[in-house]
Amino acid sequence: MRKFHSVIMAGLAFTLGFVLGMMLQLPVITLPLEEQNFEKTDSKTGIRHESVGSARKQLSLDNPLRLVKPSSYGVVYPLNNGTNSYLQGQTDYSGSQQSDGSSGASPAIESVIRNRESAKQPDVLNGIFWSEATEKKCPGGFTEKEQEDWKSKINNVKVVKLENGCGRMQNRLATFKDASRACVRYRMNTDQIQGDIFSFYLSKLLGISNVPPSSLHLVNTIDDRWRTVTGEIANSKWADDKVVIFTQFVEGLKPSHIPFEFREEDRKLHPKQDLGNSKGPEDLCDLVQWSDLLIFDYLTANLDRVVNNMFNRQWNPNMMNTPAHNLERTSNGRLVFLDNESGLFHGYRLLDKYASYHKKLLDALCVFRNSTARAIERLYRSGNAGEELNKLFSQHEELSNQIPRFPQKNAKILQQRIADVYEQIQMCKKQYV
Ligand SMILES: *[C@@H]1O[C@H](CO)[C@@H](O)[C@H](O)[C@H]1NC(C)=O
Ligand SMILES: *[C@@H]1O[C@H](CO)[C@@H](O)[C@H](O)[C@H]1NC(C)=O
Ligand SMILES: CC(=O)N[C@H]1CO[C@H](CO)[C@@H](O)[C@@H]1O
Repeated sequence: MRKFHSVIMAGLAFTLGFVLGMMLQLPVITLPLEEQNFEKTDSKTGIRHESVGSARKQLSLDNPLRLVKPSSYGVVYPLNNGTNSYLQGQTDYSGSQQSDGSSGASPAIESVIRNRESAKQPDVLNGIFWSEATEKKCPGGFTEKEQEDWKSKINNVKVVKLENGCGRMQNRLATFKDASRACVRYRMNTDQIQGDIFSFYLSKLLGISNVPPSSLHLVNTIDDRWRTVTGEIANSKWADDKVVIFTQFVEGLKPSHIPFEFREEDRKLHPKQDLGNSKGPEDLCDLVQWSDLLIFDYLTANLDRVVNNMFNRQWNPNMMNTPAHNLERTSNGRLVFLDNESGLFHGYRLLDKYASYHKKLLDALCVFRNSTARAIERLYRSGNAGEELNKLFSQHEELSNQIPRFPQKNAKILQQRIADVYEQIQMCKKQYV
């Protein structure tokens, strides 16, 4: 009996100990695991996808944002806190950044730290402009030569593969014989073709070089350049003799976030801000490029980049922390401005609804690239932006007569928006210089 008793006691003690041990262990072991799992699933599904989906349901039919889609490059967006990848301890989005697994700071990190030191110079700005020194540190854009090479490739190299990709519907991802790739925009709606190609030439007019090389081309299944893919052309329901746009597919792009300066309602980029001391060069170069991006998107009334996130914020407060649509970065930090199809046409039609969002972003901006500000001033004074756009377009596109010119009506709106940007620059000069 006594023996039995002690066995029971021992059993009880063991069970109690076990349970107690579990209780003590549980928080230690499971909490971090749960957190990790949470983060993992989150970054896999991508918060952007879900949130946009649910927001989309609440939008009306005439709302263009129902067209909101993941990046045309199909990049999976990670959920991080939104500084750029360089300063996030090399957070790896695409596997392009190799790691040797050795301990200690990698050379890349060391160079970031070194560059951070060198960014602590007082000459970040010159009045309301980025200084020459700052601009020199930042990656250059696509060059004139790249554009010429691109046109020559479209005209001379065979397309050997045509597959789904590059946005929805009839757009396709094309592969040339030399293995380089292109996004081919095919639209029933001429308006969208115009929006895309005129946005590209507007970026040229402004000297903003973040839009990848683009050019018009004619689908022609009899032509040797297309012959290999006639089957895919038929499958894509492309008509012969229709104008398409070939845009260079830039390999190895990563998603890009909206800088902290522009996320909240008190958003601003002003000379009095601490731009030099707290920023690494990549952050600074992001801001340099963003000062162009905001002007470009204001002029084109592009909805599908930042305004989209601002609008969806009604339903998802975290919206501004997710990567920007149609904006990606190359491994050297150049931002690539994508998806221009709503610019200058569709975006202009919807100004009644979204003008206030565009305006809020422009109002936030008081630091500019010198060359962009000068281009704005010049176009403001000439009063002739639409004409210049048409001229540049027909000078550079052999097929320019295949699509309608940039219309007078849109030119008027563009000129007004140039005036708005001009006023903003004058206001900043008054306030800060
Ligand atoms: C995330 O960003 C916010 C600023 O928007 C900051 O306050 C917070 O500390 C950041 N969190 C992490 C984990 O970096
Ligand atoms: C802007 O560019 C012009 C012409 O290149 C130059 O004369 C001027 O000094 C520049 N201003 C700044 C602030 O860099
Ligand atoms: C979604 C989409 O098709 N975006 C396009 C916007 O324009 C750039 C270049 O001008 C293209 O590369 C993108 O494919």
